[in-house]
Amino acid sequence: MTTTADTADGRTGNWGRWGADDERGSLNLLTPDVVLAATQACRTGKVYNLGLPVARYGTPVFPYRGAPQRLTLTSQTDEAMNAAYGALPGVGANEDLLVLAAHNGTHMDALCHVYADRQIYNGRSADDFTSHNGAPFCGIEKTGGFAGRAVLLDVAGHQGVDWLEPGTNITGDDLEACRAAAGVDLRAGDILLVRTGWLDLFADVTAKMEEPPFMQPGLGASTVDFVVDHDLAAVGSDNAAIEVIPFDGQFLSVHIELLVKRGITLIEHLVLTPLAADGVKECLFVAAPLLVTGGTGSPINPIAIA
Ligand code: UVW
Repeated sequence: MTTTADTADGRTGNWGRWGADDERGSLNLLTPDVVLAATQACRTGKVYNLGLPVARYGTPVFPYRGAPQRLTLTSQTDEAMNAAYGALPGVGANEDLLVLAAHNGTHMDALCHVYADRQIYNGRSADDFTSHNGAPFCGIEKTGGFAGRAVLLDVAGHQGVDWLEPGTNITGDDLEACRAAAGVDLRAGDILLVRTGWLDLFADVTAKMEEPPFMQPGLGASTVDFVVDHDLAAVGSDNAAIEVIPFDGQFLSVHIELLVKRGITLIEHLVLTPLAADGVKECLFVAAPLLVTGGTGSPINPIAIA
């Protein structure tokens, strides 16, 4: 298969690796044996919610996506409607309507999310995506839920700071130095979690009623080899796009290398500080997207079990 997945350095991406019809990419590495082995990473049994609150205020929002809206669909003001269904006086139900962009807050990207040379992962045409139906290939419902062993690399903590400065380009060498210092190994099929401290910076800045900076710390282009050499199943971080902003090279350069060329699932805006504060280096990681047909991604509240 000749593909845009052939990388500039002559290395081949993952197109065709799990078959021409594959829509799950590197999550194929999470075989039942690998998942079973991942449970060995649990030591304390402590459960961590890695998702941000879904709220109008207090969480990062890209302006074009807008803030999440929790709107009330029914409440005590609708008792007359409930009475028509036979509700006794004083009995009712509160219900919400949620309006939120799929890529705000804590979320995971479907493999159809980004394209390059008008192709998504596995060489499918980006032109097959339609506004009405979304993605016929590699939608988030094809990704589905997954579980595996996650390794936390607290790059900010390793560098002795609460957060990396906006625009800090994390290198492959930074990841390796952090991994070595943590004394943790990385295995094929692992989920890499990178803590930059961005959410703590965001909280600090917004508490002072200041505008959060556009620039963010994140993975630079040199981390691609690190991810590929370890044959990782997924990469998650606490920032908006996994990668450094401004991008290292072309627009969405790390997304193109990992998501498009390798089919590596990306998870953004993870709440990682509580894990880091507890000194967790490895854990069982479980993520379950909403199975939105043709969807480009999904809000998630991933669970880590340490
Ligand atoms: C982009 O970076 C465009 O989106 P996401 O953060 O969902 O990957």
